Amino acid sequence: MHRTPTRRASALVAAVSSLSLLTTACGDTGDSADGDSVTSAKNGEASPNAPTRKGLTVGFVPKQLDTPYFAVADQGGERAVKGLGSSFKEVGTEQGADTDGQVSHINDLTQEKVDAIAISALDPSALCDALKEAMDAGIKVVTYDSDTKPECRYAFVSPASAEDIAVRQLELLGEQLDYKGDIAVLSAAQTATNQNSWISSIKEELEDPRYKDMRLVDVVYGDDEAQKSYDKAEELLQEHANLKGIISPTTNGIKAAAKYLSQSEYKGEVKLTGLGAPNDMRPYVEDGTVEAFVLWDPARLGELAGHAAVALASGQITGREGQMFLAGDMGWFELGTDGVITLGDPTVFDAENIDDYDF
Ligand code: RAM
Repeated sequence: MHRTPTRRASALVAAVSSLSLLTTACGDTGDSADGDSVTSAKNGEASPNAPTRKGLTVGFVPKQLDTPYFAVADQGGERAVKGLGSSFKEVGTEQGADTDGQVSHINDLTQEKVDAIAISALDPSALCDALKEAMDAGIKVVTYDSDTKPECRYAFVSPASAEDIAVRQLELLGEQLDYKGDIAVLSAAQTATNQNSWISSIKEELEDPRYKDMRLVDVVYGDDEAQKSYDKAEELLQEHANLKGIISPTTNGIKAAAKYLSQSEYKGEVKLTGLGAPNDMRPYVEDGTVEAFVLWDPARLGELAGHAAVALASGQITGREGQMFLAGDMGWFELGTDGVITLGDPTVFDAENIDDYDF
């Protein structure tokens, strides 16, 4: 996941460096953020060599506070923000899929006049009014982990492409099932943008001829709550007598499903994969419930979001495709279409390598 500056990056920075006195940083546009002005702010000039502003306040809003994944991600964000000389704060609801809670935390951060907000969105649209008000007040908004609609933020820090994440999970399950049998998905919140983009990529990938004997029979939602996810896993097994495999693209869901399977008659029979945290999944890999699963380093994701938030607030980027910023020891990152910043390739964890990771 470590990136080094590309030749293109270096050339761009050198060129912009020589022009930096002539360019205008857009950290303080003061634009009114109806859809058009956000677009024009995104299309404004950026200066990758503009000085990094210090003394900023960056607010992180995870999907929920009680998920280890977000604890680790936000620690990464804190490290980045503090390391750049600014203040970090984290606000959020304790657990579950509380979209209204996210809206009120955004409103509070706007009232407090923070400089930037990094948020993992529980819904693509429901946060938009609050986020547009924040942007209207001059606050730089970046989503991480789970996006809103692009017009409701300047940039999105994505773990990897939706296709890569979906394809990797489906491949792991296909290999374990010899590419045959009924499968189901145990997701998190029904509205979560990241979950839904992965589910639609899984559906698309299932059209590939090698999956012709695999059938997606159900998609259920555990809202990232441990008990609800456990109950949903149990229901899947009760309702689908021929179920052979489950994909759970959520750290809370896969952990709960593994717990259920490990205590059931289906242990080792019904295959489970998805997106899991190595420390959560270690016991289930050791006891044979799970063979392999996928994730990225959440600390690096949060760190990248922290760097992106400060880069936006410093006018080093505005959200336009092709802009670049330096994310500390992770190197230079380039903004893609719609301001998407991609961390890197996901990692597969199994009995061979799981002990090399501690998160
Ligand atoms: C859960 C959340 C999060 C997702 C990870 C993989 O913690 O749903 O949004 O990215 O799993």
